[in-house]
Amino acid sequence: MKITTPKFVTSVASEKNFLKTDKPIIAVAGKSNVGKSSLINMLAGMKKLAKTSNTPGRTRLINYFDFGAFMLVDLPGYGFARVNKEEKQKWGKLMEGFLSSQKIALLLSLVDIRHDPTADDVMMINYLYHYAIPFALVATKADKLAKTKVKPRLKEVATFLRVTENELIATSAESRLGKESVFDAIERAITVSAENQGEE
Ligand SMILES: Nc1nc2c(ncn2[C@@H]2O[C@H](COP(=O)(O)OP(=O)(O)OP(=O)(O)O)[C@@H](O)[C@H]2O)c(=O)[nH]1
Ligand SMILES: [Mg+2]
Repeated sequence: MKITTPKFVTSVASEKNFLKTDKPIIAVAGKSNVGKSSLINMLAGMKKLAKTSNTPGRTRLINYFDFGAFMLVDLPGYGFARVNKEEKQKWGKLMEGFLSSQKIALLLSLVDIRHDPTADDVMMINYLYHYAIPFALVATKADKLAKTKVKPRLKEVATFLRVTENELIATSAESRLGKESVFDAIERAITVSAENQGEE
């Protein structure tokens, strides 16, 4: 898999502007503040490719980044408290549009390793089953736990999500833990997606 220097491509706020691309799409989803933009920066090996923030809900748009072999997409976070109903509906419409119309090779579904997944996280995963989108589960911010706590905690979160601990990748944008595993998952998904396209 050939990765070129990642570049920001575009931000879009509505379905009519979704990017048309021949590259496989790798999307990143999760609760607001879970570390989506930070994970993208870690994968890019760049500090400020995707904007990160302490204020949840910073990324309200769909941002596309070109990694050469694939297009990485930063999706707006869900589950932040200070949002009105109208804003929530807008989010839902944009996400459903994206999940149903873009051909996604892999969606990285992020949860914070320190917290039990929320009802919103479970809803997100149900969306993925519904639209038959291949996904990988990523537990972020592993550096916030003592090293000896990472494995046992991974097991707990995995149980919560009804997967085995091998299906959950522990990551840290600080220590770059899990970078290789995430790239491996992306590479596998791209291969499968290319094979499936050949069959169509
Ligand atoms: N210690 C630590 N902090 C992290 C890590 N990942 C993200 N953070 C911090 O968590 C906060 C939120 O990170 P973002 O990457 O902006 O989160 P996001 O999911 O993109 O948030 P929204 O765009 O609001 O949905 C920032 O203060 C980051 O520095 C990590 O692996 N370790
Ligand atoms: Mg963000």
